[in-house]
Amino acid sequence: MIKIVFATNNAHKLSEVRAVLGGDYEIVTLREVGITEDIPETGATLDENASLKARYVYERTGLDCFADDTGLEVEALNGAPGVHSARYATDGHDFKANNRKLLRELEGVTNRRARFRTVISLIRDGEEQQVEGIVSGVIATEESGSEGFGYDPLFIPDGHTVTFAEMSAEEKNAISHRGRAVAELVKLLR
Ligand code: ITT
Repeated sequence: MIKIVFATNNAHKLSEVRAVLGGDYEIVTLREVGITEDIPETGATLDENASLKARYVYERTGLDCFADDTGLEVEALNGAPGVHSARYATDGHDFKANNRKLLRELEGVTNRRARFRTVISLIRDGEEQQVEGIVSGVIATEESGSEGFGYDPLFIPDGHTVTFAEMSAEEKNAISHRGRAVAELVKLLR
């Protein structure tokens, strides 16, 4: 099986991506290649951060690798939290606090349009390529569901009546930003 490092510290992302790629690729974790520190995400855009994470791993290991940077872009908030999605409410990755803050910011706001965008940077044989995946939808007025992670309990994708957190992993992967970006990644890898 072909080995490829996924430059993430997010266990949810890892399991979503493994569910799609796991049959054909051995997805190697950061820990398995000896990277235990947080990779700095100092870019101003998702594209820059995806690239920073992938390059960090490539420079230290020389191995083929990819990284995912994802943001929730809310229309009425001019695209926020966007690249700051992980640290929207606090310095850490506090999903509960982030969701509370998002609901507060959208209190009384009727335009609840939003989209998730994932950018994946792939480095193969030292060559970098990027793909993206987008899903549009709306931000609910309260949290529902316990599947998934992050903003999933608040995001209802277009054409559906339930949040990502009320869907199975397979249902989410079939239509999500990450599922779509990984489908593009598969085309590059073939
Ligand atoms: P790595 O950088 O280690 O991959 P991370 O969690 O820091 O993990 P991001 O920088 O891409 O990942 O952060 C994006 C944040 O957006 C993440 O912490 C979640 O709060 C949220 N997020 C990302 N993907 C999501 C998804 O599929 N559903 C809901 N929220 C998501």
